[in-house]
Amino acid sequence: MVRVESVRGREILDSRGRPTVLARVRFACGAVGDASVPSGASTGAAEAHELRDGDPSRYRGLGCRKAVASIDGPIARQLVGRDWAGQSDVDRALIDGDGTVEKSCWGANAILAVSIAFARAAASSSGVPLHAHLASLVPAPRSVLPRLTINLFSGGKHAGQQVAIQDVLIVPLAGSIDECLAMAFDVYQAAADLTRRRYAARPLRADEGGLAPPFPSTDAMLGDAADAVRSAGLTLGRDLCLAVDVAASHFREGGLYHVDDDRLDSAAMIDRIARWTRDFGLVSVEDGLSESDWEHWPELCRTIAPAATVIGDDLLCTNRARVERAAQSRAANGLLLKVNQIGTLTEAADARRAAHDAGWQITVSARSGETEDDWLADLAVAWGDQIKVGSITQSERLAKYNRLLEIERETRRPLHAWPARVPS
Ligand code: 2PG
Ligand code: MG
Repeated sequence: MVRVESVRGREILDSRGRPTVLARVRFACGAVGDASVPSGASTGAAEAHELRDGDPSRYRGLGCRKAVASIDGPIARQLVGRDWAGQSDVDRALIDGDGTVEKSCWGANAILAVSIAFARAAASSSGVPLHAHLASLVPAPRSVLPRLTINLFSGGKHAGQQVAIQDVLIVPLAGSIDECLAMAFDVYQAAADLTRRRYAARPLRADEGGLAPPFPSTDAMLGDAADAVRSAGLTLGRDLCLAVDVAASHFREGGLYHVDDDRLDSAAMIDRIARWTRDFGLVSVEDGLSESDWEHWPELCRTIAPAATVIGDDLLCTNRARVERAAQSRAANGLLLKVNQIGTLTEAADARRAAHDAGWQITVSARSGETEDDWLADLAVAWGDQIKVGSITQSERLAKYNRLLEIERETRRPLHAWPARVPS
């Protein structure tokens, strides 16, 4: 049992300069945990409610004073001065106290900040690293480190929609996080050179630090990524693979997917993804179809899995019921796990358990709006097969990579074997 002595919130700014929430939980034993929460741009319709002030005269309505007031007021009243058995106990009190399905009363941002700050304080009071404490919260925690999936090129909502798909990611196949990051650096620099040469453009960065030149087409975006890998002196399929987050919910209108100049129905979209998977050796495809196109996801899965993992992000929203539905209909075989989509660690662990039971891959993911907090790295080490943080630029991303380097040094664990290396 631990006694909570105080719970406080405050407003801080995220990587896009927008307000978000930080919570501090203090136990009577003196242990303290801080946590700040991220925020998405390409959000799923089924995500938990991010409470914003809505006052247009301040941060265009994006202020988080109401969420902070939830932490300092009703959440503190619920938790302070009582003894708690553990994470699920506290999360249950937060869920019940809010009382709404989407956490719109206290705000999922307020609730999540407290949920993670509680976990940090608990890790500190037990004298274990956060990843070890988070591992104790789930069945089948991971004993290998998560494989890095790193944003190289950005499009979609993260880059002013200059091209439909949101991310082209690189997946270095080296045997340590240290070596994978060095490889990613070489490819990123080669991609920056290519951006200057091919587009006469400065290598400007999108929300997650990915490069975002004015690609003439989606195929050009993928082709440029393959070229950058080659110019870095590396071989696709042997040293490194490509993956995509299509984020298709955000360019489907009237039942048609708007890709370049084409208007594709679901079957044609699946054909397009199958071709990209073949031509560029994609090892995973996230949100290849829209969150409302449930009926076609099984066909996408039949077409490209197991060569490529079919990951659900907007489709699943880290929601156990949605993961179970997808597992039952064989709509996906990978979960993108973002705790702020659901609002507490315990509910995210439930979604993870459903994905794990279905034999899926689990990618623990950051959001496009992030903070310099690094808890995501610990969460990915404990719960994930892959981690998706964005690019290898910008301190809110690098905080997570640097924490992974630290964990690698301390634990000397090997990296997850996915995807298998093609024998040379
Ligand atoms: C995604 C995420 C992170 P956002 O779609 O996977 O890349 O984007 O946080 O904007 O939802
Ligand atoms: Mg996504």
